[in-house]
Amino acid sequence: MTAHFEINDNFIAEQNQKAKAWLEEDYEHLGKQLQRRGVNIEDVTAQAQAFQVAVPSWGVGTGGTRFARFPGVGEPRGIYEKLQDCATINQLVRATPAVSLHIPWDKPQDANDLRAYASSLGLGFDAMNSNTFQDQAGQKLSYKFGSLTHPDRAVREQAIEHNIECIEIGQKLGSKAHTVWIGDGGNFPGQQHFRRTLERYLESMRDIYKALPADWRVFMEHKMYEPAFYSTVINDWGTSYFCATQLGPQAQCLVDLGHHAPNVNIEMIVARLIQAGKLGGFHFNDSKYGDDDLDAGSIKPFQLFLVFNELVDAQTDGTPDFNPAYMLDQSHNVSDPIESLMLSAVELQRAYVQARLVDRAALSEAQVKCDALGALTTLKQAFTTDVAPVIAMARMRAGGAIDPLATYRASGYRQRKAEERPAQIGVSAGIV
Ligand SMILES: [Mn+2]
Repeated sequence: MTAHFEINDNFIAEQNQKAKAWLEEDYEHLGKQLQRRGVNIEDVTAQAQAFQVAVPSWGVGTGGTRFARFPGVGEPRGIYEKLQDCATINQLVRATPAVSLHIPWDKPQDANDLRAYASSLGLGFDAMNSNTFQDQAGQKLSYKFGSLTHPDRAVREQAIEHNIECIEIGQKLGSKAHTVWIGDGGNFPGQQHFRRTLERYLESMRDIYKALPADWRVFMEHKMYEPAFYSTVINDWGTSYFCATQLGPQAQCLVDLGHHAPNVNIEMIVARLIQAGKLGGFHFNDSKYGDDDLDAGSIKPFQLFLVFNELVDAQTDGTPDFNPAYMLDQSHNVSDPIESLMLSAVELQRAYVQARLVDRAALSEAQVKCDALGALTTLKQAFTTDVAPVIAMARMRAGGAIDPLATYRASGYRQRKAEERPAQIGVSAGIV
């Protein structure tokens, strides 16, 4: 079935026409450069075309700060409109054919209908996400003092039930994974008994784990702080890894690039989790003020490249059962979310393609010879290669835009949506 897109294909082709001659010239030149290194540019373009990352449903709305939210115009008012925006992102970048849902924000009245609608837009569903970090209208018990780790068994059971419901909805939608992030923790010394709290987490997660279909995985997302600034229960990859090993083979760790202390070597954490067979997936984003709210690659593109360097290394090594889920997780205050998500998807593609260009034999040789700068320059050679023509060519050949941002802005999509979707209070978008 051909997917229905909101921007006319002819319009994209017209926009592409403006840049096509230059793109072909740049592509040819890059092809010659790569040939000198023994790399066929067509292989690299095929790799770029195969790269995919899921878009978060909550990312197409404007996020907030801890103080306020400044909504944009034409924001989606429900999951069907969120999917329209996700489809537009995919139409222009051709790298984001799956959406990650957040329940209950995106809870469908009819899961079969939602699945059919997504499919008509060329979309499928990636990992499900539960929400026990805020109270919903009409909810019986409060999560103010925790959810899966709450001292009161009844609160824990309510949170477990919610997670099981997410898995059930996900099954109807064709999802194969469930992500759990909890805001549980303490803000004062002595507020929580560290060991008993973690034991309760494991106990709750065992019940959720039992509800997993055989071909599903559960991802545990750690985050070092906020809202539990003193003692977050699942605060780091070590705790996440410990829990994943306690739960069993279907439990894995999710790395959100924003959820680490400043200066932490995230690429090494990625390598550790790969080695342990516990790397479940990623929430890609970037951060400056501590958390996960900036577009991927906006602050530390070299770090993003180094993360992908580890991923490509494991991929080309033939690491068994290596299948990390790639998801974006960002939602902030000052940009058009569609623009941000498109550009983030492109940044991931760029980092992936650059990582594929690393001369692994040369790197390995430098490592064996203890040649620190030889190793670094090998990585830098790949990182400083301008692969923009490869990614643009991959997009154009798949029907996307050579310049997604310019094409999106020229299309008038946002203005059209501003008219179709009058502002509404209480849109569920946020920072997760
Ligand atoms: Mn996240």
